[in-house]
Amino acid sequence: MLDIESIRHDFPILDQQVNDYPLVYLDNAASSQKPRQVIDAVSQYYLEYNSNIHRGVHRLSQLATDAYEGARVKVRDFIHAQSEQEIIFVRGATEAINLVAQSFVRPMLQAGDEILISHMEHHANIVPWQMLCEQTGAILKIIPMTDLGELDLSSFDDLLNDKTKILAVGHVSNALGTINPIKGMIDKAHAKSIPVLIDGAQAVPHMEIDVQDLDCDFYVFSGHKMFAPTGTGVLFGKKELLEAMPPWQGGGDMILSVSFEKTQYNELPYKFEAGTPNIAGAIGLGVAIDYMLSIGMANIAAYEHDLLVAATEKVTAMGGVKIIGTAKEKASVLSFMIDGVHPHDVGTIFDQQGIAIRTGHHCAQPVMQYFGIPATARASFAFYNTMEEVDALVLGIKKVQELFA
Ligand code: C6P
Repeated sequence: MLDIESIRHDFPILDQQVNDYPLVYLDNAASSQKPRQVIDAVSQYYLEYNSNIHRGVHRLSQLATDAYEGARVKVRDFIHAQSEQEIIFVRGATEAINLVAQSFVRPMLQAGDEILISHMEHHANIVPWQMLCEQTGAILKIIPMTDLGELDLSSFDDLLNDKTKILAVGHVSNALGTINPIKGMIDKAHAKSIPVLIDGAQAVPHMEIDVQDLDCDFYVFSGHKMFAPTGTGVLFGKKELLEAMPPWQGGGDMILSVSFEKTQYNELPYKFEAGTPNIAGAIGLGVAIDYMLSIGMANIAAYEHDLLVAATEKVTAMGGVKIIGTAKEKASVLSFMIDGVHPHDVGTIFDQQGIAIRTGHHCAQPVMQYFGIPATARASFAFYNTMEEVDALVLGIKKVQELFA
């Protein structure tokens, strides 16, 4: 059992009134709140040792470098990577996918080659590949989806063929909550020597990730969805792949030496971290990891599962509400439609009751196209949410139904 009261005490932002109601924050898939420990670590950096890293011999720079590199080690351990050289700090999942597309995949692509993604990807795992296809004449292939919002893997073996240069698939769908069976998919891709990128943006905040056990080649995620500052994120890549990849951006920190004739690139991971990074953000990310580990990833997963099951049962029992995304394995996300009401109206009426959800296409427009809807209302849970907030969600839906009756 989690001590939710004491956990919520660490998130001062949750303790406020919105439109004269206590805030019910159910928009965690868009961005989660930050515990006081993370906020304090960021402000401590600025108050006490703000300085650039890897450059100065002076005390503050050394402190900043140690804290930044310490955060990298925490990320390494958190996702069970083999080496901190496999951990590249980036701005978020989006930047990480673009990096892999341009640095890893682009050099090996020829016209007619294929990139395999799924129907339920976030735009961040669609558009970079489409851009790559435009640049090279490669072809984007799509793993289909079922009405439950699960991947339809009946054609998966055929979709993985000798033209496939990468499989890029989400671990957890942000629009549906589906947990995809990525381990089996990775194994199948590897059996055909196809490298795999996993978009873990919606998985890392909710479950333990072991990149060695998964054996994925790349795993990407964003800090701001896992209780860390915005503008932070991670690209995990297998060392031998990262070693072979050219740098993506040029500038400071990614070089060993520069002359007008030739630049010698720095070693991993710095080769991919051009320019001054988000130092405070990375330090905050490390503290967010400490925080999640202090609760325990298994505890987080179990508790959030209970919240999701309770919410799903209560909403299903209501009538006049349709849940979009009813996969067997789900995490955190409850997307729904209330009969006769546009999701944006749902979001507005919820806000009047202090309930924050996201409405729209959730940057997953192909999912909306599949279900023939413009948008959904989406509640998404974190470990600081409560069963009372699940009830508030249900009451919110009732209120909408009364208003539109
Ligand atoms: N999804 C949501 O409300 P960035 O913006 O780089 O931090 O994350 C992009 C991203 C990539 N993959 C998945 C599965 C995601 O869910 C997201 C971000 C947010 O669902 C904002 S659109």
